[in-house]
Amino acid sequence: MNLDSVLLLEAVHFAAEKHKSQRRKDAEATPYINHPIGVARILAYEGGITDIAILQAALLHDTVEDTETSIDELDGKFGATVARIVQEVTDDKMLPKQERKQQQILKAPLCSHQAKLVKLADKLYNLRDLNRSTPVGKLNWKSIRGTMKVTECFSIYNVCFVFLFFFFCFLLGVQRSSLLLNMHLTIAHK
Ligand SMILES: [Mn+2]
Repeated sequence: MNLDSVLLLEAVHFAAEKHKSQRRKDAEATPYINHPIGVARILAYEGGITDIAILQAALLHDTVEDTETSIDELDGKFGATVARIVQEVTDDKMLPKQERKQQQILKAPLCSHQAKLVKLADKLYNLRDLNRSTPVGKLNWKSIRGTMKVTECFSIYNVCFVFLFFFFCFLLGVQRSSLLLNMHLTIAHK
């Protein structure tokens, strides 16, 4: 086994341990670890990204925000580059949600290219997940759907999906990346 495989497995293992008691908000309550693995897979499989630090950061991207993990811990275990990318994509949970979203918009253009790729794949995964399965929780999707015909709901969904995706592409400014090209194709085939 080569060193890159060992480094990736180490990151998967670390993330799996940290997220072990967490579930996604979809109806099936999918194990949370499916998400960071899926984000790393989008980058590697669809985006052709082979940089191990970026793929490790993708696997670890929610550990600081959503588990008891510090940037120093990531720095010690995975190195300064991985820790810095994760820090760039981590929201300050002390801020109210609305302000956190505002900070994301303000900070996105200033992020490194590596962090932009992770952020973009994260958003793409979440939008696809939203398209696949409505989340359980505060948003009352049933009542929203109840007021619309299903067909209307789906067309609005698709428009929102494409709009949000390109909005993030605009913010992140990665127009020339191969990842974006592949994502264009993915959307075009939706
Ligand atoms: Mn995420």
